Amino acid sequence: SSVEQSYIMIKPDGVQRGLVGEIISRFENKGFLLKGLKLFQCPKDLAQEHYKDLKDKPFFPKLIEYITSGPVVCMAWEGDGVVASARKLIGATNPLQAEPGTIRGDLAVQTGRNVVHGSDSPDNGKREVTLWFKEGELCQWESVQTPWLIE
Ligand code: DAT
Ligand code: MG
Repeated sequence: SSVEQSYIMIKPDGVQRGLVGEIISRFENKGFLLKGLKLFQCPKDLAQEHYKDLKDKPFFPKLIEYITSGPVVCMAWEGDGVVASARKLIGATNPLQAEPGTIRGDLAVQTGRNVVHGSDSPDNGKREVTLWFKEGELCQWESVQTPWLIE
């Protein structure tokens, strides 16, 4: 699909803290289209590939340990402007700096436990959806809500 997609992932702390429904609802309620969804135990090599741009950062080993420490919820969300909009819904990387009303602003306190990931560009959205979902794991469907969301 050529429509913009964002890879959104509820991190292991979000799953452990019982925030899966709450976080999915933020994106559902906004009006984006859910194209893929799974609970998944991430292997180390996939986590390293996903975060490869950060491999030289001092926190990289702890980041990989955290992301692989329990199941994550992988999602592909679609819609015009979904990447930038999802970043706004998620809020700043450091939850103490994230605005109230954002997921991190409402639900987290520390950068190393910031409950959710969102792609930072449309190109990375495509890259990450392809990285985390296999062929056949995404659904092609139309929501009955679409005419009530997009004129
Ligand atoms: P974001 O997740 O907002 O896109 P990022 O891509 O810069 O942020 O970093 C990816 C993740 O790495 C981030 O969600 C949490 C972790 N991280 C980033 N900066 C960190 C830091 N200074 N200390 C510890 N963890 C950090
Ligand atoms: Mg990032």
